[in-house]
Amino acid sequence: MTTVRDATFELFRRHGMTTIFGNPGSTELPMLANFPDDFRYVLGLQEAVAVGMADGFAQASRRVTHVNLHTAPGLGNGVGAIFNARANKAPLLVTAGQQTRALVSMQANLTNRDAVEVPKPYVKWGNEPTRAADVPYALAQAIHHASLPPRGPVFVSIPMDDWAHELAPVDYERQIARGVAGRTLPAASAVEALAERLRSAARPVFVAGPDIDAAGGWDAAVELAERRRLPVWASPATGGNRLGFPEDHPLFQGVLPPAVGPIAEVLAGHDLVIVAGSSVFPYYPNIPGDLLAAGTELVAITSDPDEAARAPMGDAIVADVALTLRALAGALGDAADREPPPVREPAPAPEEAERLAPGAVHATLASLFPDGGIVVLESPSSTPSLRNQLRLSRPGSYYFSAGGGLGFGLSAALGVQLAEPGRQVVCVLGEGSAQYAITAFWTAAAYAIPVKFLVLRNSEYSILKWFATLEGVEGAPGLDLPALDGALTADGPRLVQVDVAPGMALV
Ligand SMILES: Cc1ncc(C[n+]2csc(CCOP(=O)(O)OP(=O)(O)O)c2C)c(N)n1
Ligand SMILES: [Mg+2]
Repeated sequence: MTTVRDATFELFRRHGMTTIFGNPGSTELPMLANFPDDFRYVLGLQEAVAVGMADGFAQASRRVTHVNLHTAPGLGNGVGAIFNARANKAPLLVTAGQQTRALVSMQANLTNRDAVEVPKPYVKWGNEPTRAADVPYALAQAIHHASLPPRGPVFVSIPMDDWAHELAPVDYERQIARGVAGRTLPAASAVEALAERLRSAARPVFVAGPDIDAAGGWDAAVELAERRRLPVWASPATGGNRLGFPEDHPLFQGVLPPAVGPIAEVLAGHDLVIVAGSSVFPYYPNIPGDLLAAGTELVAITSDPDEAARAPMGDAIVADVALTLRALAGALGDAADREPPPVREPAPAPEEAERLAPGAVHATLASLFPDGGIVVLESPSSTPSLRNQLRLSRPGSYYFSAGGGLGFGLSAALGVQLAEPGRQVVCVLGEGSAQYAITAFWTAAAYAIPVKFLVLRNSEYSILKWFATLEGVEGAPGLDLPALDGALTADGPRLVQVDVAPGMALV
């Protein structure tokens, strides 16, 4: 007889989900019993690390990725990382063990009370099946939800006695054999209308967001920008978990600032803004101003109905970003004969100073950067400087936490490296950020995952001091990190820690 466990592993096989991340407990052991040889289990020593690794793996492999957590406390530890995964649009199947069905009503120890309520704001769908026989079906539904646009995490809570339950073939065979395709084309009339707006615009501009990369749309974005000679900005780094356009391209102008007034200022003078694969916009600090300057119109292309609906200005087309850009480039036909925008000057080299400038570190990194290398970045005060110094020019070369929850970088780097074994992952961290996922160094060593780590130590939470100035806050405690040594906690030869000057590093 087929058990729930057999059917579940068969379901995972069908979706290519043979790498499982997790941290187990007694409630998860029945799932792991007789673990099949064609699967690999990657252990994180804390759930935020397990979820962060799965997030990186899911983004880089483009596959729904399973992460298994330990009932209530494990799920609780993972919630911050699930929040990040939602912002990153990472297709994660998060499962957690639940007490035996017979003991849930009496709230026996380790009962995951209201399990589906816990991650609810951060998952697209959540379920605790009402019958053991429905577990494979619930997992199949969850996988489809995770993989449909906008991609994101989903959650299933599984009572521990369900795994050995024996299934009748009718219960599961058709349920787990389904494929669901979700990439959508825009209506031809919508593409033609946008093409016409672009043709008649005098000074259009293109804003490239992370979903261009997730959708495999770099070529289409480059073709469109080159045909129309569009200056290209990256959407603000606060929401830029991936890069949508080669940053060494002559049309590339830089990264938009993350606030209302400053974005409108950068885009002022353009009559049409096309935003692709980003929300409009991932604002962060409250710097008020006009949403757009007078005379500027905006059209967003997004696969996410929520992004389309909540944008505070402009029109939107909801469809697959890569397919829409390709259709738009096709509809536009001949090249525009306008002057290309001026080529952006290289970032100035930081001045020599007593303490090493982060920009100097990133300039050195750029000069040594391996061919085909991938950056996973969580070095908050030097994010702009890294983007300025290291102009990444291949798809899938940059991962960042769009949610901003620290701990993503160190964990996700391992997942990205496991998904991309042929490319070198370089993980750049602030010394404060590294601590949120410090146990991930154990996973890197135990599984021989060859990520190279660079930690910038400025002995403080530099970015928070910069925010304190912006917010007019004086005398806040807890912003200094004296004597914190990341290198002591890691596998020495693969971690480089450099002492750098404190403060915001723009270049
Ligand atoms: C889970 C979580 N807790 C707290 C914060 C707030 N936070 C944002 S940046 C930061 C400091 C990061 O310090 P470090 O990694 O040393 O980078 P630096 O600012 O010095 O470049 C903190 C604590 C956060 N983003 N996520
Ligand atoms: Mg620091």
